[in-house]
Amino acid sequence: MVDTASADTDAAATPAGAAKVAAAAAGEVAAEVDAPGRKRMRDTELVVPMCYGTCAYWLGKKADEYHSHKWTVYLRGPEHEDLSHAIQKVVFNLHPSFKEPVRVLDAPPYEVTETGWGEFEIGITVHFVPDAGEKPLDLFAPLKLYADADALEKKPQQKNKPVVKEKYEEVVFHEPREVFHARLAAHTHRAAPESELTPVLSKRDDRDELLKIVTARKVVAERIGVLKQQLDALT
Ligand code: SLL
Repeated sequence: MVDTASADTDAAATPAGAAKVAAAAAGEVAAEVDAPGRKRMRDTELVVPMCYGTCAYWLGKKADEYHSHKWTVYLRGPEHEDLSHAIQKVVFNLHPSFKEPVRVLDAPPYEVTETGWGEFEIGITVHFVPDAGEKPLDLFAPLKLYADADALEKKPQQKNKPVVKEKYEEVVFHEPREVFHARLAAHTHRAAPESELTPVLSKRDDRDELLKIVTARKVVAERIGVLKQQLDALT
């Protein structure tokens, strides 16, 4: 079963600070088949952190009014790492005014770049590797083209200043399959292929905060395990 804990950031150039953390349920345990490696590990959870959002540039006064901005929607590892050991493909659902609005990326970088004029909500569906036995995860990234009103009051739109809206999501796999657990445990950090976005999206600076959350989750999971054992002993 997969669920998420998320934090929102909204910044002009460098996303900073986990503003809030909220738990959101998403998905149920996929249909089980009793085959080797498919067995689920009781009282265990895996956490895969991800960042996703949009990065937009104003194209200036001379730009065509229907293509006033260039933007990219993306899903990435918080440290620009390759997530393809866990992700099979990412599907981005754009507004129907775009040609071929369903874009499928089956390798990193998971990004779509377009030009347009309006803001809308972009659907992102993350499909996990088949041996995970998990349902796809639906995320939503509101495309942000304009800086906040107070920032615009201080300084009008600038051509080279990116407007970034990013969310941080901890994807939590409850009782993962043994084979998936082994795959993630054996995985070593590998950088995703570079894109134009890589230098813009600096590495997140709220690692300490996030580490605390991950540690707290582990402590709670262990405590639950102990309590379950105690309960089993009583019954
Ligand atoms: C709005 N609800 O009214 C939104 C819709 C749609 C944006 C925004 C298309 C560009 C193209 C485009 O930018 N659509 O045709 O290539 O603000």
